[in-house]
Amino acid sequence: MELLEKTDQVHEVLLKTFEEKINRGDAIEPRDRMPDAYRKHLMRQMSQHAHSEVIGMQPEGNWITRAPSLRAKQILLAKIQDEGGHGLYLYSAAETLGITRDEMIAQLHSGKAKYSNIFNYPALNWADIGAIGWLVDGAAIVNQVSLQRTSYGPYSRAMVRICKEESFHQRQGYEIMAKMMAGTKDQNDMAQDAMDRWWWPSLMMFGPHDSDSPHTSDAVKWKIKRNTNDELRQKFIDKTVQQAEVIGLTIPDKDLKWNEAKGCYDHGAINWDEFYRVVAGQGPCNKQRLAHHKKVHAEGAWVREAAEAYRIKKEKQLLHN
Ligand code: BYC
Repeated sequence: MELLEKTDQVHEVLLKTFEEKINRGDAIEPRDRMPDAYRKHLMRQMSQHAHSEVIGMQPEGNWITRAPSLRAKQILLAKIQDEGGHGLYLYSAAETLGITRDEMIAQLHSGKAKYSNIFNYPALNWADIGAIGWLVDGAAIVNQVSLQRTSYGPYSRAMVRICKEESFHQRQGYEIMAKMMAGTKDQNDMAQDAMDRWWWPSLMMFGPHDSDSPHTSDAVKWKIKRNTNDELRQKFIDKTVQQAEVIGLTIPDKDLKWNEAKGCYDHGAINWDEFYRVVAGQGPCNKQRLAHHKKVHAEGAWVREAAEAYRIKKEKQLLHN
């Protein structure tokens, strides 16, 4: 009994020290003590984030061979390569929490780990590549700029670098949309159609409304999230409406209206049934995305084996020298 009480007291002191550190604004580093729930939240969020970067390469990769110019192809290739790099930083940062990359991939393949809802929609034509860069990367940046100040050191440092690259991605998409809007009537229609299809899923990227978000309260308390889902969604809407106006695109929301008193846009209702359906695996491309990931992961096994053999050889050489 006495031992149990002592253990409880130790836990209380550790939690208090951790929370004081968070409240001072200090970063939590891999070897610091942290509550299990904090570690678990980060493992879930960071692995989901890493998977999103890597799965997100698929809808765009489909368009490399069909880019309309050499310049557009080069830029798209560089962007997709960046996304692979972002996955790499994030998997490495998540590994510092005590989970291996193999375990994270196994969770993705079994369906235990999620990835962003947005990558379960198809990229049907070149305008979709513009919409992905402008809206999807645009939404991701708003979230990731905020995550640069997240309390876990390795995650926040990864975000600083990712944000620099992401802002180039957003401009790449906006340039495609602006060019199409300055083109023929058919090109204008293609751009508007892509906008109509990608707008609402992009708003869903920020997650459910705060009142329906089970993880937000702890995440805000522990400064994992520096802004709530709704705050970030609002920021994204306010900045994107102006960008759409400049190039002549219409936001597909009849209830979108400037609210003078609040100093921001009010928007229409988001279809959360669609969101939960897509996240649960019933989106248009879920099966295709996961099947492709499994296939290329299996095909790449020999590369991982060769890299591991090289690492072991180098270690042996070091030991003998
Ligand atoms: N998609 O309590 P909540 C990119 C889930 S990729 C799927 O608010 P949380 C790019 C959530 O997991 C950038 N699921 O959760 C790459 C939870 O379910 P579980 C992607 C979602 O974690 C290539 C439940 O709903 N960015 O930029 O506090 C090409 C309740 O949600 C989503 C990131 O990953 C969603 N959108 O907040 C182009 C950012 N939203 O796990 C571009 C990092 C929610 O309990 N992640 N769920 O079963 C985050 O900031 C947070 O995890 C979220 C959700 C804001 C997404």
